[in-house]
Amino acid sequence: MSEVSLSREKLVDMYRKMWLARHHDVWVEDMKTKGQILGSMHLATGQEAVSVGACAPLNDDDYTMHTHREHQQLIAKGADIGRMAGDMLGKVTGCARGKGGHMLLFDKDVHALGACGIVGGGVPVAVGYAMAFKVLGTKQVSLAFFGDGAANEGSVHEAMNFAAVRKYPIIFLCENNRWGLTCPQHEQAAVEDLADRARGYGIPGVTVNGNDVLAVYEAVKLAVDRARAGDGPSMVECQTWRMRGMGFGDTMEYVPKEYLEEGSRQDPICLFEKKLVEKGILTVEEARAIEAETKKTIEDAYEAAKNAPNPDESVFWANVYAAEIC
Ligand SMILES: Cc1ncc(C[n+]2csc(CCOP(=O)(O)OP(=O)(O)O)c2C)c(N)n1
Repeated sequence: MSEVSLSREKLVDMYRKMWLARHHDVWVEDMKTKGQILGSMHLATGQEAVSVGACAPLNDDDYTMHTHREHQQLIAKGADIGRMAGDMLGKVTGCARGKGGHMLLFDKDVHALGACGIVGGGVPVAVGYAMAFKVLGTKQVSLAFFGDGAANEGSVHEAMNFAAVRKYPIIFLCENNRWGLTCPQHEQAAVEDLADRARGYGIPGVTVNGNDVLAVYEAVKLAVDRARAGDGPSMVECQTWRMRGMGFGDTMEYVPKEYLEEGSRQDPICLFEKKLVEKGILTVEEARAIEAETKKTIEDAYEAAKNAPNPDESVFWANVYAAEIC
């Protein structure tokens, strides 16, 4: 694993967020299996290092734009779990007052712009925010998460080219789990490292081990510093393993068992914990306490959401038309 000198507080916060993200996806998967959550669901179990490593170098007032596999990305940005849980269960306490659900989660308080069901559709939105930061002269940056499948969408190419030409403060964060639906990466792209494409846009691109949270942190930190300094965008490709199906109910027969075995061996939380314990930053007992405490946070949030009221009729029409959006 990479070596990065961060404060104990920061490292423990990252470790804690990884557990929150893991417990969240395991919890909602269980609820979905029991029929307690409606609609589609895309899980990122085993991809925690990408989200947490990518959001850790950001400031609170930086913006993130997410994918359809977004729960962990939002948690990494600091989203309120109670409001997420509310919307996951269609309750009035949700971030969209129960109208969004899994694929439309957001948290404006932490500038997490939201999930996007249109693959590659969030990237131009994030570029729009970066454009605003440059025009307004703020020192904020935006970070766009997108998958390896999305990397082949026209919207992503156009957004990257435009941002590169205009030197907008944005980080293109490719979460490369090597599968787009049932299609392996080598059937979608002729390059092994998708970050090689950055050169074609005239921006820096780097490929890192997406299961090494410190490697992700380090690469994104450089990109954030560069963007804040006015030097424009960068692309960071984080190679990871998709340990769940494309969506809930996908039994993944098409995925070679060696891929899943390797993904299990490379569990990002185990790797990070081993490092923290070896360095004397955490004891094993402290690690287990964080694991238990974060699980309780998720359980409590979903218990509260279960008991929260459903939206009444007045909520259905609120914020539906542009005139009502303020
Ligand atoms: C524009 C568009 N095309 C196709 C789809 C259907 N679709 C949903 S997820 C997905 C695969 C996305 O793969 P990737 O970007 O690698 O993300 P991952 O699911 O691996 O996290 C596709 C093709 C869609 N939602 N939007």
